[in-house]
Amino acid sequence: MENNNRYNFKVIENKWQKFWEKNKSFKTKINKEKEKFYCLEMFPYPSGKIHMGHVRNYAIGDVLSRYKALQGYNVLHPMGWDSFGLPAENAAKQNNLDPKDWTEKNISVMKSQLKKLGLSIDWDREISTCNEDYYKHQQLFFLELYEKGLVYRKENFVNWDPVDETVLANEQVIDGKGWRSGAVVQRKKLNQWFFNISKFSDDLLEGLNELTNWPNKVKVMQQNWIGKSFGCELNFKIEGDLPVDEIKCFTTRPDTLFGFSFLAISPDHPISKHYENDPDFIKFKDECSKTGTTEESLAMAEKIGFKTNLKAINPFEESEKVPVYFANFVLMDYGFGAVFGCPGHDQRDFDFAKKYNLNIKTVVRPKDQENFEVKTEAFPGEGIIINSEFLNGLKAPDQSVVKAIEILEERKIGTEKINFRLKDWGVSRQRYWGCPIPIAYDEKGEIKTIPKDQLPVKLPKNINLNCKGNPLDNDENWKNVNIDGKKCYRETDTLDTFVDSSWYFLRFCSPKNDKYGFDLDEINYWMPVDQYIGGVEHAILHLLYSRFFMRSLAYNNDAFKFKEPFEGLFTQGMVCHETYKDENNNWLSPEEVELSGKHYYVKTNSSSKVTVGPSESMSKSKRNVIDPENIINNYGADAVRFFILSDSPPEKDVQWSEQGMLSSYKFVQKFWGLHQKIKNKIEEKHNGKEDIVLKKFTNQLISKITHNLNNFSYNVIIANMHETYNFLHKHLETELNSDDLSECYKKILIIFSPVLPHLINECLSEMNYDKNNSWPKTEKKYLEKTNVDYVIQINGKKRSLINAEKDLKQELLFELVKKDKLLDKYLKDISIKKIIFVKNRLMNILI
Ligand code: ANZ
Repeated sequence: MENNNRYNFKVIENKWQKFWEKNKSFKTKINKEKEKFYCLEMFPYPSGKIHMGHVRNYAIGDVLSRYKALQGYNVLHPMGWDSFGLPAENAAKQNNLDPKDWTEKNISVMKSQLKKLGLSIDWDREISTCNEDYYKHQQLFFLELYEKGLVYRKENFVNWDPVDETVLANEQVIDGKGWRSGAVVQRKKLNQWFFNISKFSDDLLEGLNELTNWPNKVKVMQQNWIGKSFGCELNFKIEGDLPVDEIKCFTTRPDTLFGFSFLAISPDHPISKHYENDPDFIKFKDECSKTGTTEESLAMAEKIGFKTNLKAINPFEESEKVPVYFANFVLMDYGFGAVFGCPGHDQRDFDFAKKYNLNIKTVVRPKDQENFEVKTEAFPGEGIIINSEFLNGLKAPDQSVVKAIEILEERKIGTEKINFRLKDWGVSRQRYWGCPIPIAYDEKGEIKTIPKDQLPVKLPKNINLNCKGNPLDNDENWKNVNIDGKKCYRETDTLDTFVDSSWYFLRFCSPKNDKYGFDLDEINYWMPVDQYIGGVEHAILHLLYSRFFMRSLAYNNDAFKFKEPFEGLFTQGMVCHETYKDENNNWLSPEEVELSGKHYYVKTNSSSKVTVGPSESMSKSKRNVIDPENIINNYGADAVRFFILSDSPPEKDVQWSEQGMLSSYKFVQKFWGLHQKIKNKIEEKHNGKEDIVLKKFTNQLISKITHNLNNFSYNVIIANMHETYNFLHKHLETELNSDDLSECYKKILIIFSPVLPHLINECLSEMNYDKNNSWPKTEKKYLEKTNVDYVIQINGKKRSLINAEKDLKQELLFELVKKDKLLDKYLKDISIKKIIFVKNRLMNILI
């Protein structure tokens, strides 16, 4: 009998997915009396098919959404596609396709894959950023921001990716290379459109304080990115054969002025125009343009300089005159594009001084070294000022900077100044597959906005993508436009796709609103997003841009009341897998590898040995990817969801293992077997006495799972589910009361349903429990408080104390250990030799 009753996930998952779709089960129901819960996962780029990172991200969000719905919230859980961007254009180029066709095909594949995961998504709200009915609103926002003075055009040095032939934002340059192409980034001057994000620097920084449901690390990253510096601006008098009297610098260390030994200006500093015909200078500038414009790439590049005939006078010691250099490490768009060089206390200046034989003077010493002198490297640390007349003896930098500014202000040489690193957001991309910028130029080159009633500016179809540069620029037909009877040319840049994702969460609130990007009533109800879930790789760009976009909409607009888009943020960890290489150092995919005895071999040629590398986040380049589609087909969506949530806390990396996947599959099967037994026991109408043990267990379970859901301890929930299975399995052998069993089992099923929606819905429906279910409440009398303190030792030393319920099993306590921040540093990347566990008292982990 049990054998016939194998759980056929294919049939049952399919049945439920069809049922949900037909009944529009997840269509957002708006009853404004009820509280709302807006749950959003970062929307995917439709690259072709979903990957394990998506599975993890959406499984986490789905568990939360289903839980909140059972708790009685109006849940908004939408999905869309971040569908503009380079890969579509590149793929279309290679295969002679239309980017739109390529994108739409991918969307349809990925949508069907997501549906197979059994996600509780309201597909009626689906959006795609490459659709005209999305980007036309974006164009209107662009014009509104332009009217508010938050968008402007200027000539600027940009990071130029010579392979993708496009401009990159600073954030898209990693180690001096393009984030997609990997090509070394160059500097180039172009006319660009900018969003004035720096206007909100202070507000964006201050706003972080209110985001109490954001991970601290993300806030710190944003803080550093915005980079507020306290210092002063300084005017240096200049002597020499050019009509230059003064150079202004920004410095955070005016207290080191007595160590001033050269003045460095950016190769793009206005003074450079005096040298534009000097062949040596031209050569030098060429050399400089080989490094990108980001601070990172400048910091890494070798320091080079070009000496001018100018001398700068030290304002504190007028007799001292130092040379002025152009230097590649000085950025034009930070401060004033000029730095006073103090080699003793700044490493870049030190490197530069060594190279050009410049004076190195020590003006700060460490507290505990009387006769200190800078020799082999700069000393940027805290200390005491020396060799600096009236500053001597002051604590550097705290006292000395304030004092130096005071004196400079008194003598009218400088003024206190706060500087931000955050630069305006260059949004122009010289690409076809993006949102057209709704701007044109008349024959004099004057900017003309496209009249609002002529929006959207649609992308032309059937365009030649295989030309050099921007295809739109080559489409004469499309470029010509008539505005107010005047012949004009369209702007051919398109918008950075980060613009598309800076407001999509607003669109989901009223995705079909034709008049405007959102309906104010709707966003007033739904916004802000209660829980946003996604990868930490978006900690800076996407999240900062979205925060800016909200501020820009709210700017001079009292009707728009939001500044922060995401009230809660959760960043999930990566999905990792071992890496494999063959004898020729080529990456191998897990399918190409087999284990025989203790060694791994290449499957097709089983004498060829395989080297197993560390587990790393799944990536196509290392070929350590597992295709979710295969896994879902083999094991079912529930088992995949169960596995991906099981092993580690969701914020940490999870190791993919075939074995783990298999055991999750077995759990699903086992539970189905148990379900049949419970069903029989209930039908048999046992009438033993009140089942206090079961009621206690159930109530405590509800309380634990609720707690674990609220804390994103999803891995602990999986452990709770195993524990429940074991408990019930044994409990069925005791004297039963069918009514109590039925009542408790129903509650258990409901609290399991967010994780295993197909299986549990099948169980609920078999028991006729499937009407109007809601999250069960606990009864106090069954919840005796039974917490104890567990001492956690590492190699015998006490490292943490965990307060948790009594009688915790070793595995469950260990799950809590993995989440304990105090223990993080001991347990990271180590192997555990042994665990000693003393019930209700202690766990000693030997590493
Ligand atoms: C002299 C000095 C002496 C500096 C010293 C530092 C240490 P943060 O803190 O990041 O704001 N700087 C100013 N403008 C620059 C530019 N356009 N390109 C490159 N560097 C620039 O950094 C401020 C410091 O960065 C400033 O303080 C200046 O060097 C440099 F012992 O002035 B400092």
